[in-house]
Amino acid sequence: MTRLRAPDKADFGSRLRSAAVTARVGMWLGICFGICFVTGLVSHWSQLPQPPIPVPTSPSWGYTLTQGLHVVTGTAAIPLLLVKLWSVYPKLFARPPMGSARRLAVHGAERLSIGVLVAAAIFELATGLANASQWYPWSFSFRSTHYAVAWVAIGALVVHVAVKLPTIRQALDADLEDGGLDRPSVGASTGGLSRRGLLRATWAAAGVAVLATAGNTVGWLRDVSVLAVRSGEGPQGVPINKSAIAARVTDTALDLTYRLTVAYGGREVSLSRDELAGMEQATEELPIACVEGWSASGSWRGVRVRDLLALVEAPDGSDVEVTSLQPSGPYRVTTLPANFASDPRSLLALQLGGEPLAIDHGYPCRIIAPNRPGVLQTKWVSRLEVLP
Ligand SMILES: Nc1nc2c(c(=O)[nH]1)N[C@H]1C(S)=C(S)[C@@H](COP(=O)(O)O)O[C@H]1N2
Ligand SMILES: [Mo]
Repeated sequence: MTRLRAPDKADFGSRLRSAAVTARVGMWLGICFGICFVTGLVSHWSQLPQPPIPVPTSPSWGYTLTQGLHVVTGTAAIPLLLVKLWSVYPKLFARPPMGSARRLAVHGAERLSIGVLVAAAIFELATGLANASQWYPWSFSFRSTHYAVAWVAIGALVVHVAVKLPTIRQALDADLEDGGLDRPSVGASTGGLSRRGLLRATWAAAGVAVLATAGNTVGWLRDVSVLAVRSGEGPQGVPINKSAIAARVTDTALDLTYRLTVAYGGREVSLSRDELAGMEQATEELPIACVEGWSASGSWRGVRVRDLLALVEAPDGSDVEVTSLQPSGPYRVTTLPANFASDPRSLLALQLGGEPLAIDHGYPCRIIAPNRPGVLQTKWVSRLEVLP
């Protein structure tokens, strides 16, 4: 009769589990996490009214690149993390070292730090994937939570790499088939897949993940990008994020008495859409790059924001508060930092692709500025207020 007992790490006999495999997959996972972390900082700071390091307005495609990389490396990290966890999980069942209290404490601390790392990594990849698929099944603020947990993940990752560095070095230097690195050491051969085969399958899975999302940014990949939620279709060749109906602006946006207010201190100027169209117009080719990872470029035509600010004699170097006709929602009011407000490429656009803006793209007028997250390209603008 077999006795019921907890599994022991010796019960997991696959020869595919080896420090040589774990270290190779782990290295690429670490690279993906590093890119995700840096591009995530860029995205978070770009969305702050006053970022700790000012975000430049050039290149205009900067945010398209960093956010595209963020979503692509985050998706590629999913298969890498799964294989890495599979390669080490029997260690969960390793018996803690008995005898010395000190060794037990060190063991416990190491387990705890790995627990934090794994939990934070799974949280980041799961919330990120849900966000990129425009699925928000939670009530907490995605951006601040994803940002806070990113610091936990990267901190735990640095500790983990530092602790394991000797093992990682040895494992990366050793031949993949080196039997001395097997985990557990008492393993039966499973035949079938080789370690090289496992690694090849892992890289292929990560490659598929990249192709499945890269079409968000790289147009010609769109047909193979099943996870690219925005297909590149939409009125005037640009996808729509929030529609006018969803934003509840259909009546106010089409109202013939619509006027834009530009305000600075006591001064106020009010302009109809015809009056805006009568001002000097500029055309700029600029992308909309959504935090969710998709982007699309368009040819926008409208009034330079700085020309509008000149109407109220606003001094150069002021931040501008942009208000939408939208009655509520997190993107109703946004801040256009001073360097963006004074950049000649920043427009209050009236047209896209040579036609008046579609109502879903922000008719009567919208903000379009270079190197900005899409979420701050405010549609259905009703007021520009120069901040003191
Ligand atoms: N007023 C308002 N403007 C908004 C939004 C919004 O919800 N309300 N969504 C933003 C987001 S998240 C993106 S990505 C862009 C998309 O612009 P598009 O729908 O014209 O492509 O609009 C931005 N402007
Ligand atoms: Mo967006």
